[in-house]
Amino acid sequence: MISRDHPRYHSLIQREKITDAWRKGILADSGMIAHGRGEAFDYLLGEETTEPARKAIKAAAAALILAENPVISVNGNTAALVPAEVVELAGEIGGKIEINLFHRTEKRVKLIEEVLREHGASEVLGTGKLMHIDGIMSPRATASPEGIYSADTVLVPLEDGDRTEILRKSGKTVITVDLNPLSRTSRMASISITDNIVRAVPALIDAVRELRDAPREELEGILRKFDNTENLRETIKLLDIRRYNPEIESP
Ligand code: PTJ
Repeated sequence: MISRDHPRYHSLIQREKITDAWRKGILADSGMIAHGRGEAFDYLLGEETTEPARKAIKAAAAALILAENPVISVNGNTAALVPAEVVELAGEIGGKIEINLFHRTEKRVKLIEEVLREHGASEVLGTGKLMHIDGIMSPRATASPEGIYSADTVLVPLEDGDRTEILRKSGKTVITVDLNPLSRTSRMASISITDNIVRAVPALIDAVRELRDAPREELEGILRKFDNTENLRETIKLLDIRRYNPEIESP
């Protein structure tokens, strides 16, 4: 039992969810390593939603509302940390949920499907036969025919760079959540939200609710104004290695 007074309470709760999910077989082994890398970036960014992340969340909400066929991709880490929030967001945007794994095994797909259904998902794609996007015969190019394959906009949290590139090349709007602003995924995406998924998805739900009734031109204007490269540049400026120990001189 982790005490709420512990200074690292939120971080410890996430670790507990991640290790639980690993024990149950939901998380890939390297999901723990990925979480550790994310944690390090989160630490350097102050463990809060930064101003550039807020802008990216607003742009992502506009893109999801404007989308005709939005799909949320779920992997092991997402299922471990925000299963209920993913189901809620899909409901808000009228979107589909697809399990799409880097380290795919039928057992993990089944376990993640169970988690999503326990949290209220009525339809979960990616559990059956997959197709190859644009005929690219790479395991990174697979997608469900009714889901990511035919989507115009995809939210792909904690994604691999190759896959993000394939999705972009196929003409889709790609939204990622990735705490590493230097990653290829962050650079390749149409909109990168550099924030912890545990904060980003709830903030995205709020932003969708706020913007849902906005005129189409306003939503298109938000998207036009958003510049992913500039947003990442602003985020990188915020990375501060002295954040928790300001008396240490930076080099
Ligand atoms: O469940 P699978 O089989 O699909 O595998 C999922 C992982 C995450 C293991 C796989 O996609 C992978 O290896 O990803 P990478 O290449 O390690 O990238 C994960 C990215 O997510 C890294 O840049 C991390 O900084 C970032 N990250 C980790 N935890 C979080 C995060 N970003 C946002 N929120 C987090 N909680």
